[in-house]
Amino acid sequence: MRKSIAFTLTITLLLLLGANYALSADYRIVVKTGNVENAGTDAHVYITLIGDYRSSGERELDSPKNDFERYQADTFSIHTAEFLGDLLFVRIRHDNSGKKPGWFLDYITVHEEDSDRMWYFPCNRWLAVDTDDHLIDRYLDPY
Ligand SMILES: [Ca+2]
Ligand SMILES: [Ca+2]
Ligand SMILES: [Ca+2]
Repeated sequence: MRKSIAFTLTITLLLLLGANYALSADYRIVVKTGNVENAGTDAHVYITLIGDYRSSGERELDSPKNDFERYQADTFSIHTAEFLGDLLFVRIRHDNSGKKPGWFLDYITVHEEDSDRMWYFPCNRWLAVDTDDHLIDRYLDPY
């Protein structure tokens, strides 16, 4: 009898853990634009969070205000249908639209709302077709 209870408890625990792993998640993303001339952009900016369990899929980052201006920190929220796991890297890119679209990205932080876990992704370089290595699409590693 005791063995059976232990077995049931183990199965219940595994099911709970499994269910927990598939639960949706919310991430708060802070994007800091650098403090150099023409650092800001009005281009459309897209992010993908890549975890060891899932990817968020590509999302546009846009708030009602003028985002990604020089020395500005912009905050966004992303909801995912499933927990992403440990974040391995983020992909960040823009579409080079608008006036002086070159963007100097300082860093991105991603905060997992339920767990209070946070990842820091330094960039400290341009996403610009005419500066640096001319890339407007980067993968950032957590620091
Ligand atoms: Ca610019
Ligand atoms: Ca802007
Ligand atoms: Ca905006």
